[in-house]
Amino acid sequence: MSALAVLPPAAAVPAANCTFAGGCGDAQPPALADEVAALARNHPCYSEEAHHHFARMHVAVAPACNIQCHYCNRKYDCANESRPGVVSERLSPEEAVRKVLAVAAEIPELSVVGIAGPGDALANAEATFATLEGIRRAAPDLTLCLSTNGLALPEHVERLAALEVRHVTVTVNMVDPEVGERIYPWIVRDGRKVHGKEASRILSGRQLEGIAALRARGVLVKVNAVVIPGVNDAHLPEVARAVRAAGAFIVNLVPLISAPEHGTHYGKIGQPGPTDAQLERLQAACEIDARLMRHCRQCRADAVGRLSEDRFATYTLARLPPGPARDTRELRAERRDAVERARAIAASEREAALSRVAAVPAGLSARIAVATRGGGLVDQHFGHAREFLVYDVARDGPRLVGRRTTERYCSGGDGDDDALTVALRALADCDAVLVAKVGHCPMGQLAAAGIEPVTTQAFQPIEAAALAWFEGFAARVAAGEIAPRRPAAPAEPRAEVA
Ligand code: CLF
Ligand code: SF4
Repeated sequence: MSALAVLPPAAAVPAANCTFAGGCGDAQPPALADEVAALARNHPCYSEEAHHHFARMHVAVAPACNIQCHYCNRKYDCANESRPGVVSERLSPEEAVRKVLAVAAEIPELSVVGIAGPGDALANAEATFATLEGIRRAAPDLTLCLSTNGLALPEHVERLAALEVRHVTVTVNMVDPEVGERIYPWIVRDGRKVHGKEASRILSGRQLEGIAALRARGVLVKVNAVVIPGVNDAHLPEVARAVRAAGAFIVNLVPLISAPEHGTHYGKIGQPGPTDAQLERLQAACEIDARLMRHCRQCRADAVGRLSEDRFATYTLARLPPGPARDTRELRAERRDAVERARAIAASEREAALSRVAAVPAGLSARIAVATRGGGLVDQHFGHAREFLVYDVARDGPRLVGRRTTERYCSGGDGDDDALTVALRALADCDAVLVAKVGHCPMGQLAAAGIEPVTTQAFQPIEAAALAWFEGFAARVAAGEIAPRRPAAPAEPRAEVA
């Protein structure tokens, strides 16, 4: 298996106690080599574009953990909650394989099965590997994925590579033990509980060692970093440099989820998560050194479905059909072919739309929100959306900024004024919202708030739709009919998989 040619040399890996890894001064993420692009192409977390088309599922076979994070309490389980560590049902490896086959038989867009807790995948190594091996045998076309805090990673790299696990996420919240001791009260290493800076020094060293070893074996490493304002936010650009130097492919800045009822240390002391604006500024700072993921949904350890949906409650063990599931590999292959056809159409429409805005001044950009049910189309009713994808659009194309969660405005034909207020607040910095349909009342309120409701792009591919709207927007700006709210163009071109 070849190493990943596009990533920086592993020799740049910092020492375990190093707080800064230099040597990555180029401002742009490098272009993707074919092998890397192929690995990311159908993985909904590693490719923003793929998340419109493909689903993932997690199997909750890993209850134990070998460290304590101040943001974690795995005892709390709420069916309405979506956050890592939360799970309704723990599975044995055999149950996990049975569940994967049953889900795969009903969701042909399933491309990835991951182990993401509810504890740490590699602190439960026997259950984790038994599960991975079982899935590999039963459904070899599914991509295996794993998420870990990294403490036990170095000793498991060979076994992961042998199983052809090519996607591993490591949560790295610091490379400086001074910062780390405010996040991790303790770790357990070699049967011994270690506290304070020493715990974070060991953890950071093991994480960077594990990332470099994975990268050397051709594994794509994603780093999740929890953004904890006032604790590690100012430090995260340094983390991005260090993990990229170690060979990480992409960095995902994950907003802290913290509430008193979660029973976590941060919840109890009232530690807030970042605002949308804080997160965006931090992403811009980290993007200088790392390719960033912006479409994470912070999913549960038993999540099922596309990232924008969660069907975990439909697929509990009790609800699985009895008997062995049928082999549905062919259905998944057909779905992949259908996605390729949709991609070809979207790409050609995007190119045509790009050529129509080529003469727009480089400095002009706009921010739009899009309501989508998946499939990469503008195809959701404003009143049905629980989230909007937000893009900055300029003449070189749309670029995902992130997502904004709202509440469903329309239920049973009635509009909920409180939900509309939430949506207007969430979209306040947008020039337009592209939807399949919108009711009369919200249309007026959006317009009054300076957010143009747009239905003319209904059922079009998102990127072509965004550019088509932008073409008209630029013409109105040029004619002096409107003034742009966002004078500067996006700083970077898209860093997404082609
Ligand atoms: Fe799961 Fe993680 Fe694999 Fe994805 S999730 S183990 S890489 S298959 Fe994805 Fe969920 Fe965000 Fe994780 S949206 S929390 S990044
Ligand atoms: Fe919880 Fe994961 Fe931290 Fe372990 S590594 S304490 S499971 S958040």
